[in-house]
Amino acid sequence: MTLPLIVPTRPFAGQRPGTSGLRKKVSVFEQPHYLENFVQSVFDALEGFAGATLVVGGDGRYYNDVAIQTIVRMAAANGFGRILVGQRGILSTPAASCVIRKRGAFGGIILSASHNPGGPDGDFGIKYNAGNGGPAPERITEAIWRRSEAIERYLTLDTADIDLARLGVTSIGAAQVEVFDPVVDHAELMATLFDFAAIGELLRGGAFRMRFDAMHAVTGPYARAIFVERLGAPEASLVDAVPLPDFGGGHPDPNPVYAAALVETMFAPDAPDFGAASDGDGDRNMIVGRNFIVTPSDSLAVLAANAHLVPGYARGLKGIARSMPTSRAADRVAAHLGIACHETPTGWKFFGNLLDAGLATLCGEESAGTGSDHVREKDGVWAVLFWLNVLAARPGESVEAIVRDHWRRFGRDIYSRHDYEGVDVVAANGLIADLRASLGDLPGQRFDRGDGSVARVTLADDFAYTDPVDGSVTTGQGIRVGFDDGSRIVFRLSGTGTEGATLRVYLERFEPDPEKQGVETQEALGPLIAAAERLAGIRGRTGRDRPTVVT
Ligand code: G16
Repeated sequence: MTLPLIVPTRPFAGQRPGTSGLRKKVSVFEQPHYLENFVQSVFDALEGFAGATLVVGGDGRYYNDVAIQTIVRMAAANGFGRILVGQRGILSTPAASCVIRKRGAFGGIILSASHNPGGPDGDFGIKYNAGNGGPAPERITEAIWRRSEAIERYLTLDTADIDLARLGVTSIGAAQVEVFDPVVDHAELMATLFDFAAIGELLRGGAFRMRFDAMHAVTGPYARAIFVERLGAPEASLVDAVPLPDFGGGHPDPNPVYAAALVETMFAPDAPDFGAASDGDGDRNMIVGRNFIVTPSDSLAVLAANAHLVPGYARGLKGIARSMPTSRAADRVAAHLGIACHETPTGWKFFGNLLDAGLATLCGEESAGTGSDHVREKDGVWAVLFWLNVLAARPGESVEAIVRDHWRRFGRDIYSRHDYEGVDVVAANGLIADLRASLGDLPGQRFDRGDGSVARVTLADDFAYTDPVDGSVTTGQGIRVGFDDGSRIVFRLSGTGTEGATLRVYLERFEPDPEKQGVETQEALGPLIAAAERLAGIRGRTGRDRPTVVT
């Protein structure tokens, strides 16, 4: 038997996981021992996995295959008994969550920097998911980080690479390594939730056309297996459906800026009826109707309001959960349904306890994530299927008609996020620190509403969350400024960027009057945008006169 090698090492600074795992430039991960240190820190932070199963896979980006070989050797050397690896190293984040749960694995390691660009000059990332299939909670990520600061050795094996292309089982050391089809389990789960017969009829009928843009990221194989092979959509419905290590040079972030090609198609005269895109690791989604983009916050609310039409959710929702910066549209649906709407910090990991405890069925975030208790991650393909199921159950109604009908019933939460990417870290931290320091002075301050009237600040705080299940407290999650007319501005720094800081400014205002709901978003938010500038001095501090991305 091959004995584990004990390799001496020294800590690297900065291995603290962010919003979703450790994300750095590929060149940082390529440093000798960098990946190994983090992986060993993960294993050292866990207990009781001797002989257990670990799931490993990633979004196919550059360095994915190299990292997988390293992780497989280390997992075997550390005592895992079985290591399940997605064929060719491919495994979307939601599929990883599905497989961890279905196969009763101890946990999983997912290699992805999500929507961040890939390739040798791009980003790489790694995250650990626990046995419930969800992102490790903060108590584990903090333990991993503490371990990484003190690490002195890692364990590995001196064995040949495994063949990632060939399905089947091989042994390395005392462990069995199984290369499995990454698509099948997830596709089977989808078939239990949605009305595949009705969706298939819609897609095969010829009158309805869809377009799914996989952005050369991980969802291509999943989309082909489900939309084309199982549901009968024409092959031409899929765009950029082959995963590439550099995502074809693109930025696999499904938003109107980076998925501009999809938006252009959906706004053309002969546009399909339904457009969608997913991100690098397949957990985000964008939904576009003909001439109409659905904001992620609205999407969550519309899905919740139409869940009774979908077999897997027809028995009712236990609750809804959304991240704090996500608009309050879902809260209105929850109130209507008489169920709770939980408000969590940004990061899917905060939904895990709520889902495990049966306190929520649907979850969503403004950052293009929607999901449910079927797995413990957000799920791009799931969201697309949910929309298709709703469209099949509301024949003749377009995406736009369904959303506008929703606004008429519940009111419209006009919403936008402004991102300032790659900002100087000191300037960004200073901006937030000064806002925090000014919180006590803000209540009562008056801001022009743009129509001659004024709005007064009624809430100013730094969001903190107490998990209702385990009582853990998370502080410093974003500066909230709320006004007496119900509008709100949130300022926070992203926890997923790899270059400088990204300042996110979330803006929302409620419009109950159907006559006024057709207003252009940025125009409607103009006075709030001006208020955000007055509150935070964004231009002066960042040196930017406009956001990098507006979603
Ligand atoms: C991750 C998290 C999400 C979060 C998003 C944006 O998504 O899983 O919960 O909303 O990052 O986070 P931030 O605003 O800190 O950049 P993903 O798709 O990047 O894994």
